[in-house]
Amino acid sequence: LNQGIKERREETLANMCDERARMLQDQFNVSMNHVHALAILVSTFYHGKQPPAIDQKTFGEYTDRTSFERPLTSGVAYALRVRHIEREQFEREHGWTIKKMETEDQDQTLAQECDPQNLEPSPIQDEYAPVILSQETVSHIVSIDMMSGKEDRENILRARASGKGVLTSPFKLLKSNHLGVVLTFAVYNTYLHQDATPEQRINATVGYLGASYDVPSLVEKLLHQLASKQTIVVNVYDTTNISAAINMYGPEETDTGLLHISSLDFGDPARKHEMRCRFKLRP
Ligand code: WA2
Repeated sequence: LNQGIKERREETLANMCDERARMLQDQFNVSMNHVHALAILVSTFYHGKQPPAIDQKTFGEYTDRTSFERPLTSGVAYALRVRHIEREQFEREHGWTIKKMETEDQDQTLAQECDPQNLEPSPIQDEYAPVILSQETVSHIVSIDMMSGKEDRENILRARASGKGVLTSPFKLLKSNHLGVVLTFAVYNTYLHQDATPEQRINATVGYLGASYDVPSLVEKLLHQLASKQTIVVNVYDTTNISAAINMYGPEETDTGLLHISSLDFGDPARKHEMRCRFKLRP
């Protein structure tokens, strides 16, 4: 084939893919910064006042009215760090028990699925992370111990030791049918310096502010704004484990034709992501 035409096609695909990857990355970064700011809001108004100056009603209203600042997120929530010795008093004060997160493989009746009050109490642990404040869109996680879910727990431990925003691997979020990721920031009871040790950070931790990203529906919404859906096929992958990449968005790969890979940086150096683009086959 004509070498010039081939090169132009490659360049067009590369430009379209890079543009989409940059848009997705920028929107993710914007929302990450706002989730970080929410962690500081909770630190200031929940932990910085006695009694707390923010309750569910205020948090719910504020997070709903500022949701435009967090593109791609499906909701934000705050989980409090509760030690086992504090559990009884905590449950008495809130009027509910700390619940265990239901996982996929567990037998789940429709009644349980619909009513969080039917969830099992969390079994005894050293500490818990029950959700006490939530955006209305994720109100189904209130009272659930986020440390009882594998991905959420790993995120919590990594967030509080590092002081950075951290991301989970893709997993099936509660009340969702697709893969998503959770972003977590730890909330500390004191101002910590950049070079604070992990141990200092863990000791100062009072809670966790998290956001969930329903990747397929939110990436779909983003790409929809661009008039390109007839031209290219886009996939988003978690490539942290390069030999077992996880398809987070887009159809099963059909290995035909020209391929362009654009890198994606979602701000957590422990996770790797990329966008893969192909021209659609003409029907
Ligand atoms: N948020 C929404 N849906 C979920 C979920 C989650 N985690 N986990 C599973 N499905 C309050 O890191 C603290 C949010 C966890 C934050």
